[in-house]
Amino acid sequence: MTTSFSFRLIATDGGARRGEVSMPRGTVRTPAFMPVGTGGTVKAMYMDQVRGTGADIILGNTYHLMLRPGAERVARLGGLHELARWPWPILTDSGGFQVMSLSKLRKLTENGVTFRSHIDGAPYEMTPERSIEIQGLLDSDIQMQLDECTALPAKHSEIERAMELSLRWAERCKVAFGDQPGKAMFGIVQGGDDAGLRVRSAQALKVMDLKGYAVGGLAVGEPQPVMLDMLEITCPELPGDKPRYLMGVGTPDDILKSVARGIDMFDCVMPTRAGRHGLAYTRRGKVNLRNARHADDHRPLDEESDCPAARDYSRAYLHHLVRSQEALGAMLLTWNNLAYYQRLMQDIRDAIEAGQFADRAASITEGWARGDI
Ligand code: PRF
Repeated sequence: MTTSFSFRLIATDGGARRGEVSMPRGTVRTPAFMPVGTGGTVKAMYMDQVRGTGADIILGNTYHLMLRPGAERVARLGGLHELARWPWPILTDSGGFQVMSLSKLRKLTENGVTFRSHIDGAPYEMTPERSIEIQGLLDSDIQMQLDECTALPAKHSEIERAMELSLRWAERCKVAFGDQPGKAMFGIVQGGDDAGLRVRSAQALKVMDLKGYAVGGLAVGEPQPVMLDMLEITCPELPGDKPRYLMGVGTPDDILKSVARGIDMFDCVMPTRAGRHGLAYTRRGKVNLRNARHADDHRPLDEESDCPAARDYSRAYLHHLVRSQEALGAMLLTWNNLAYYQRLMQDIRDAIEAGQFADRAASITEGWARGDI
């Protein structure tokens, strides 16, 4: 087992990359999907089930955990891995994005952001240094810089101001993080839907020689073609020997198209949130289990899946559970969805290694289009 953080490229196929991110708690096979475990739990899942779907790493949130149960308390309780019973790698988001979308009475300055908790209104301050300190208290393996993500559409001047602020915060986070060989601090490219700003952001972060790079500020209101254009512009500016993480993305289709443009890591609430709302991801596209057409359907979601939730339960039963708002409905559909996402990532990795990524992506897309039944 390694004592240092490293990235190794195993194969490329067009723009797609197959690699490995290694750190003391484990190796992440890329392209990778990170299930979202916001508040120290991947909602409606046991950690051994999450692991069983093929996840190498999960995501946690600085914002939620600092509010409840509190970063210092998590540290006293042995860190997030110990507390949540997930001994493998954890990546934590820095909090900036969640403060902006969830908290009340936000005030942003050069120094950081002050805000009130969405839970009890208590006041907090988040600076680049405090974000890194909290991520250290959580004992996160991959820590994200504090950044400011601009929702789109936005004025050029506003996108530019947030991008420049994020670069200054990246420097401060780098200093605060210091030298921790077994862990990494990733910078975050901002720049909205402006190609020039994206290039400037990526180039400035590259000079900082960080251990990995995220692309932020996408999937925030812009059409998919704009997001893909920004990836085509941004990825070539990033160093080829460091992992690239597209934050908060996305649908299976977003993932295929982003892998083709050079992205290695993803996270998204979509499979877990959709599962709690009665929606199943399958090889034949999305299936809404609330729909009455499932009420007498004996068939499972996917008899060929190796996930019990997909293989061993009838659609009629899943429909009943969802309609009855039973906890088991959310549990089984979340399990199915995470298994689907991890199967997709494994297929992507195998295809890149075989030099058949484009063909495989086309046949996966065709399966969704063919539809259910
Ligand atoms: N910054 C951070 N977290 C994020 C984003 C970002 O821009 C996004 C945007 N898709 C999701 N999560 N820090």
